[in-house]
Parts: sequence; C-alpha cells; structure tokens
Amino acid sequence: MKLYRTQHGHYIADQNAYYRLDEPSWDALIARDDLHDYCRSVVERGQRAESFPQDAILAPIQSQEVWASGVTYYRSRSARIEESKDAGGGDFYDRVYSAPRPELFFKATGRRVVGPEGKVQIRSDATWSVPEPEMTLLISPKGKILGYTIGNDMSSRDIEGENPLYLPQAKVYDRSCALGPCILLSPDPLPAATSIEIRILRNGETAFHGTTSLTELKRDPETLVSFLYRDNSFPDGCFLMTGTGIVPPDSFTLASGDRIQITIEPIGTLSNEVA
Ligand code: DO4
Ligand code: MG
Repeated sequence: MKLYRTQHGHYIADQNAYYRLDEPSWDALIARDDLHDYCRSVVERGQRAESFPQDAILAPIQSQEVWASGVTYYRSRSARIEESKDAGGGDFYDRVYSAPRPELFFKATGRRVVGPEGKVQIRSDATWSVPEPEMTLLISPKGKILGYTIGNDMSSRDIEGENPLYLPQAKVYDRSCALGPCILLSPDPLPAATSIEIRILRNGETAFHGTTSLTELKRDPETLVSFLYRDNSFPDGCFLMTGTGIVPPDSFTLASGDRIQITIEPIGTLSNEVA
C-alpha cells in the first residue's frame, strides 16, 4: 500500500486502485501508530476513487522535521575521507563509521523540502555539489517506523570537505532536500536486497548512474531511530534519511538543468530537476 499527499487530498494506492481518505490533516494522518491498519481498513471498504491526480503529487511532509544519518555505507566513509583529507577531517569519518553512536544531523523543515518534479537547488557559494539518494523512514511521534519514502540529501562537498564544522551549511538550505513520491506503508522492514538506483541526466544523456542495496547499509534502521529519539521529541513524527551508499566520482558536480532520478523499486521513482 502506498500513501500519497496531493493538492487534492490524500490517496492510498493498492493493486492498481486508488482510495481517497477523508482525514483532511496530513499531520494527523501520518502521526497515527495504526497508520497501516487504518489505511488497510479504507481499502477493504472498497470505495475506489474515480481518478488520481498524478500531476498534483506533493512532498509527503507538512510539520515534520527531516533528520539524516551519515557515513552509514562504506562508500560514504571513503568519499568523506577523501574530500576532507586536506582539512585533516578524515579520522572523524573513519571513527564514526564503526562507532556505536551513529552520525545524525538535522536536515530540513517541510518548507525546505521539494516533492516529485519540484526543483532542488545547489548552493550559490558551492563549487562541488551532488545528490545523495537515501532510503528514508517515516517515524511516528512514539518512535514507530510507519513507512518508507525516497529522499535526496543534496550536499555541497567542497563546503563539507573544507571543514566538518561546516556540515550544516553544506546540507541545510532552501530546496536542499527532496522527498517522495509516496510513503510505502509496511509493518515489515524493507528486504535487505532492496536496491537503490540513481541516474543523473544532462541534456537528455546519462551523466552518472549508480546502484547500491540495503545489504550495504551498516546500521539497523531501528537503532538509528532509537538514537534519534533519545531525549528528543517529535510531536508530529519525523523523517529520517538513512545515508547514501552512492557517491559520483570526484570529477562530477551537478549543474543547473540536470535531472535526478532516484528509484527504490517497491516505493517508486523520485524525479527532480536542478534549479
Ligand atoms: O558526514 C557527512 C554527511 C554524510 C551523509 O550525508 C551521508 O553519508 O549520507
Ligand atoms: Mg546523506
């Protein structure tokens, strides 16, 4: 079952049929610990929607905060060590990769997030920018993982590499995050074999293509959530990006007009252009 937030209300998609939800508040809807069962009961009532507003899909976020995990894949560890070696930051990334406490950082508020087909941004003062395709958790106020979406943690590698203390500037700015296209509601974790794929198109041609899978994710999502919710409350729930396992070669930087397509098969494809 997939849950969509659109300009014309909230919809469930299940087995090629759509169901419109009566609940007018997205915040109230996605804070429910019984979200999966609630949506299942709507599907079982069998009142199908006549149509689905495909062109009016919004990011699946309202008042929630977006947080992100870092250095949860070996590829991310190696890339950070390389980019920060002149600044002497490499040792921190190596240590956090194997430390019991994960790297967790604040990423965005809903206002900074774009949805499917929205334009993500590269910082005007950055010279080296990349998208980071990340499996992203929807977590309830009580800390339950309710579902999964696709996230793009846009990052300025030159700023982050100059000094690890610049991380918030490299990561948090307007349109620095994309989420969508839906929330896959599942009471079970995604299978370890789930693949994450990114394609970056420039002038219609593939400029970069990469894949990874959740088998490469070093941290258990439940453990990431338990660290995030330690002495930290989320009255509207929260999104948690689980880190990137795909980093383009160092010669690659995003450019205006690039199209970024991120696919996680059971969820769908998140497609955005760079402003
Ligand atoms: O430590 C810097 C950021 C790491 C990150 O965003 C990632 O690994 O995905
Ligand atoms: Mg990231």
